[in-house]
Order: sequence, then structure tokens, then C-alpha cells
Amino acid sequence: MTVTDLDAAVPARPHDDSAFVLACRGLPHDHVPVWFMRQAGRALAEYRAIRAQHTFEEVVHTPELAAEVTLQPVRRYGVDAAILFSDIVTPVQALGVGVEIEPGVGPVVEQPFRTPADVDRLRPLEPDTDLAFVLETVSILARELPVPLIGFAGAPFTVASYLIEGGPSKSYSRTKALMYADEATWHVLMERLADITLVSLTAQVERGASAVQLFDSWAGALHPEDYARYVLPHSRRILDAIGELGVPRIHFGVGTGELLGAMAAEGAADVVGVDWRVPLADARRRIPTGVGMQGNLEPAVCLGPWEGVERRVLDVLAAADRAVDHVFNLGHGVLPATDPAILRNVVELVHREGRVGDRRGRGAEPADG
Ligand code: 1CP
Repeated sequence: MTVTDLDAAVPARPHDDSAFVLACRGLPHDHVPVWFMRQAGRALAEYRAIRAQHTFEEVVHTPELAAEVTLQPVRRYGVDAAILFSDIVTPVQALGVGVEIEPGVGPVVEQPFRTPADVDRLRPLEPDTDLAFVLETVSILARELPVPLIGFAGAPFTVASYLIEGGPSKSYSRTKALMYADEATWHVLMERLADITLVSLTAQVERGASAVQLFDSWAGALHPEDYARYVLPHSRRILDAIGELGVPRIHFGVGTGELLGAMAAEGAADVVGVDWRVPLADARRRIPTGVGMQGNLEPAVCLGPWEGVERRVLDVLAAADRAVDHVFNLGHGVLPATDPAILRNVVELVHREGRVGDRRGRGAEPADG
């Protein structure tokens, strides 16, 4: 069966025959694809050199620079996919909400969302004007990249947490307080953020992104019942609509061991990103049949000696059992202190040892009974 037979309504896209896209679809290919969350960034001297001359926002708002920074890890590491250089708060920042990326901190909101009226600060996103710089970056990358481009967005809960808390948080107490105390306002906020996210992702796919990743980085802070009630329906709406566009959807969060099943329930995602806390064999049992897995080397292991990294990479490959629907990644982002040579070696090792078997993922019924 070919990709075209499988999905006759969707025209073939440029990287549909890449190991990364095939793995996301659970289709045969020859090696386990690998990329790293936060693969562009401070671990790379060539990124630090650009950041010495420009702020984070300048890089994101200058398509040539954003494209260059996206390409750097592809050249340096030989990864099987690139991820657009941007941030999860870029769309709300473009709406004039007053968000800045503070070096060493992350997104900081000048006037955090504290009243129901704050929701009206989020007008609908007009991609061609509000996100023209992002879309130009995507267009450049679609032309220049030798590997598929992953478009991305923050999921409504995670973006809301920055808007409400005003910056990074440990407890998410203000976010949860709004959720429990004023459910109506909560859902309006989530709906607006879901609309913004969907418009942004759709535009990235139209300009050439080969797959998308929805980052619900902080959803692991939620009780499963609350996740199902307050968050999942909004993320589902985004993922379902992107599914119609015919590109693979990866759904990722940190500390989501208890949410893994829900994150891909009823075909909501093609691949679930697994953080490093959950052994992949356990994750496999929690993720629905026919849905792939991405992950999940503990990022801090890469700060230690190569012998330790090698053993843990082989452990991850073994736990994934050579499944055709495994995408190798870290269990969260590259830590800035990581030696790039270690990541280069990880890619080589995964490519050498990660020969894919001819079976589907272990979540699927065995083909030969
Ligand atoms: O000073 C700098 O150079 C800025 C550091 C930085 C970078 C390199 C930030 C600020 N964002 C980014 C780029 C980025 N952010 C990318 C593209 C680069 C790549 O992955 O190769 C992506 C996909 C993101 C997504 C992102 N931003 C997430 C989801 C991923 C995750 O780590 O869970 C989150 C939570 C953010 C918010 C954010 N932006 C920046 C920081 C330091 C943070 C985290 C803050 C916090 O801990 O709450």
C-alpha cells in the first residue's frame, strides 16, 4: 500500500516519503527517524552567535534569520526533521497582548489576564498580516530544507497558563482558580486560543509544513478528570481540523503519564510525545492502538559521558521494540549545556541501530496473527 492509496483525497506532499512522515503514519521505512525538541537554541554556538547580535524576537521576526536558525541543527546533527523557529506565544504576541520573551526566563506577560474582560484582548488571528513573518519563514524552509518541516503551536491550556500567570509557573494556581471558579469564562478563553492556534497551524501547513506538533507542555499539571473536562475538547477541535489537512499530528506534554491515553483518544493524534518519566513500554500500553510514539531519552543524560548516553539510547530503541511508528526524540527539550557532539552521536547511533522491523507499532494488531 502506498501513501497515495491510503489517503487518496490528499495530494502527495514533498516529504511524504521521508522516514519521519512515514513513521508518523505507521508506514514502512528503513530507519528510526530522530529529531530533538528545542534542537535550535543555546546548545549551538552558531545560534548563540546570532543571538549575540539580535534579540529572540528579532530572530523570529526576520524570516532569513529564523530560517537559518531552523536549519542549523539539521546541518549540525543530521536530524530527520526540522522544527520551525518561533515560540508558542508568537501568535498571541502578534495580537498585541503584550508578551515578551525574557532571556533566561521565557514568556512574560505585561498585564496578565485576571478578569473575564481580558478575554476580549484576544481578537481573531489574521494569518497573512499578523503572522506574515512566520509564514515567510515557513515558505523559505519549505524550499530549502532537505528534511520535513514540523510546524507547531502551543495548545490552549499551556498558552493560557502564560497569559494568566504572567510568566512561567510551578503551581498554575491562578490558571486553575479561573478554571474552577468561572468555567464559562474559562471555556471562552480556551475557544479563542483554540481558534488562534488552528488558524496558525493551518497557515503553516498551507505554506509547506509537513507535520505539526501541538505543545501542551504543562497539561501534566492537571488531574485527568480536569484535563478531560476543561482542556481536551479544545485541543481535540484543533487536532481534528488539522487531521483533515492530511498531515501527521504529534501531541506532546510534560508529566503526562496519566494523560497519554486521552491525548490520542478517538484518533485525535497520529503520534503522542512521551516525556522521559514514563518507560516507553508502559507508554505503549497507555497509548491507543494504531497511534505512534515519540520520545523519550531523558535530556539530562546527554550532560553525562557518552557511554551512559549510548546505553540509554539503546534502551529507548529496545523499549520501542523497532516499531514502525516510533520517532526518536528526547523526553523534553535539549538542555542549553548539552555538548552538540553528543547529540550528533545520538543521531548516528539511532540511524545505525534503529533498523525498523516490518511490523506495525506494538499498539496494533499483529499482521500475521
Ligand atoms: O534566549 C533565547 O534564545 C530564547 C530561548 C527560547 C528558544 C530557543 C525560547 C524562550 N523559545 C525558543 C524557541 C522555541 N520555543 C521553539 C523552536 C526551537 C526548537 O525547538 O528548535 C519551540 C518549538 C518552542 C516552544 C515552546 N516555547 C514551548 C513548548 C516546548 C517545551 O519546551 O515544552 C514552551 C513551553 C515555550 C515557552 C518558552 N519560550 C522560551 C522559554 C525559555 C520558554 C519556557 C519557559 C518556561 O519554562 O515556562
